[in-house]
Amino acid sequence: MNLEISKAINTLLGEPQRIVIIPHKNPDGDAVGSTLALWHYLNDMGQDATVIAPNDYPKFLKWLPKNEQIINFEKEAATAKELITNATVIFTLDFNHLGRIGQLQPLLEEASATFVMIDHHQEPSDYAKIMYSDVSMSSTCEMVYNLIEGLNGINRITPEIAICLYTGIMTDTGSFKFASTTSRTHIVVAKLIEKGANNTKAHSKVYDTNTPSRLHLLGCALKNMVILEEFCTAYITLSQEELDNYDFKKGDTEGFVNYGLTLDGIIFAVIFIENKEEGIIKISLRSEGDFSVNEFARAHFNGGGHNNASGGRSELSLEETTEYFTSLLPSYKDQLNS
Ligand SMILES: [Mn+2]
Repeated sequence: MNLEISKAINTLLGEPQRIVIIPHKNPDGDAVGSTLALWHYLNDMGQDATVIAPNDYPKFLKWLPKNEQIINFEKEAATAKELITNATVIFTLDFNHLGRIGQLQPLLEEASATFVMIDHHQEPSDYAKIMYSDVSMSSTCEMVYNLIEGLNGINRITPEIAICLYTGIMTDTGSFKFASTTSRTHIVVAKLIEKGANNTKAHSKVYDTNTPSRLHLLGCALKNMVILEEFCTAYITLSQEELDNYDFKKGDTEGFVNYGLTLDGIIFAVIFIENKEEGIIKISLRSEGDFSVNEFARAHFNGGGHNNASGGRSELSLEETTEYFTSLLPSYKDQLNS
């Protein structure tokens, strides 16, 4: 990482600070892993740090060491508000736009703390005084490792820090297979195992803790899959009724979208999930190769993310949304078939 950035953060951490660390809404493995790893690191060096999440995170992450310290803003708003108001430093991890933190947004906009952004998404906005933004990175966890290295702190990486970072890199790279996985990613992961990350445990805790109802929901999703060979595209729908039938819990649909890409010849996969409570259709998009789902989601579904993984939303009904989606494909036919 850039020397200037690590110097600036080093200077900041040379004084005792009141630190708040914030992941994006609906935190995933990378968001929880990176914030928790940084929390361990800062606390171990004697800083006063707290992780505040905009809302809850999936059960398959609730084994990470000290995750119970994370304050859920939806449950402890008053405590969170006080911590944010009094913070001298706020780290925002795994997002780059204050619109990604839901109800926390107004609190952060008013906060007087020095902001530090660590993130690998495209088109960062400029709310942070110190910005470590790099879209070539596999994950924010890899960036936190780089930061620790930049602070000369590799020998302070405990097994707790190592497992948090390992888990975030593992989930954000689809277990080290996405295009963002570099030789450097593997070097970092190797170091983390050396530092005590139990890699087998991370895989089994995240991927091998299915419930029967989740597998049945996956069955339903796969049955609903529509394959549009002409456009090298496959999409899945899940209605609120289907989610209710299979006792949907937060995180249950994680990874479902990727199944479309496992089909031979399919390079664009999408899942549309109805959320009656919020009155929206949540959309996840994945691609293989050069087709940018970041651009696609930005252009049509009020979202964005990375070239090969992005998210978006629609306020139309589920049926109208998939109709609209299908109507867009002909204009992308050449790109999808190249
Ligand atoms: Mn990430």
